[in-house]
Amino acid sequence: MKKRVFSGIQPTGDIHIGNYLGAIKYWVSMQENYDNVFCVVDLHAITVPQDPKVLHAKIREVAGLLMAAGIDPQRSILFVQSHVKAHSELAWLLNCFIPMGWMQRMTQFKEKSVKQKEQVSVGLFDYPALMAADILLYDTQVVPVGEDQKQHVELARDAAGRFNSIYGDTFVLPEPLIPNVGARIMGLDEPTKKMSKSEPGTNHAINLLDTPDTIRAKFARATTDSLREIRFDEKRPGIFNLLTIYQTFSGIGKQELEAKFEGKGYGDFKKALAEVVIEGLRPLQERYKELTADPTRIDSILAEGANRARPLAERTLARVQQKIGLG
Ligand code: ATP
Ligand code: LTN
Repeated sequence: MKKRVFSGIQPTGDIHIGNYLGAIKYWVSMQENYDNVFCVVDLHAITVPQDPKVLHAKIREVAGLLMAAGIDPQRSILFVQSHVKAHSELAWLLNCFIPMGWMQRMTQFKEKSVKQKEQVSVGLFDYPALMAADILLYDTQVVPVGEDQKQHVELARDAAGRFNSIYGDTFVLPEPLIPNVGARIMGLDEPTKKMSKSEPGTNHAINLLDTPDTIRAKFARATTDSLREIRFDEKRPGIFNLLTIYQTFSGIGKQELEAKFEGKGYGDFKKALAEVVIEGLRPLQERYKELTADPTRIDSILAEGANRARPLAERTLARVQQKIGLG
């Protein structure tokens, strides 16, 4: 029996090479050895304000990009969270078992709520309960996420353990799995901050659908330093980040990469880097174009994914309802 994997991505902003190298590329490689469920988490997206038209389009765009990157909807279940109602329902049930104190310790809520002050929604506070429902509905064992989501996966595990201790064995206990390469790609304009969909700057991230000219222009403007040597030196975050991107896209080793650019200037290096990334993204962009040529194709794949996810989720939900004594 293969282990069950579940992971999710929010349909907000533009998907960038940080999401790709830190999460998506890793999910694609996990399809070999695991039994996978991947979810476009639209209910999580609305914990902060969203424009309805943009959200509707982004759900399809993210699903298309996941497939273009290599998520195979035959082998993996790929679906939209709101298409399977059990997610909202289990989130409510878990709400009644998760202590307030656990939720108040979540660092993502603390960081995100500072920006929004009193306008912050109850949904944003409750985000981890919905994420726990996502994970627990599928008897998930492994949750591949970036470092930033580790605390949420641990809360899901604690909630499952607490429920099991009250009602007996009900949930499988999940574990986070954090990749060691590409786990943290930094912003091009500010290499001390993680590359993020919600950062406003036009020169912050390379998006998966950027044109070759945009990619060249963004790398040309990327922040470096006043030194000359092209070396993996963590004390020089700009050049370190650019080298990491080159390395993860090309697969060339660190030493070989440093030797290749020995004596060369930053300008030449950035030009070469842009070409590596353009070539690396080309097959993905071509597949995306093919997939979206028929506007109904993604919708029918997602409907099929939800049809496969629903019985799995409903079986777990029924088990929980019965334990609690509902209905
Ligand atoms: P936001 O800025 O809206 O929080 P995000 O860019 O962090 O968005 P998410 O949808 O929260 O993206 O994350 C999708 C996946 O990509 C997660 O597994 C996350 O850990 C990973 N990820 C996000 N940013 C990076 C990054 N800069 N480097 C590596 N992995 C990342
Ligand atoms: N919070 C995650 C997205 C997410 C998720 C999940 C990840 C929602 N539900 C379940 C793993 C498992 C994020 O922001 N990356």
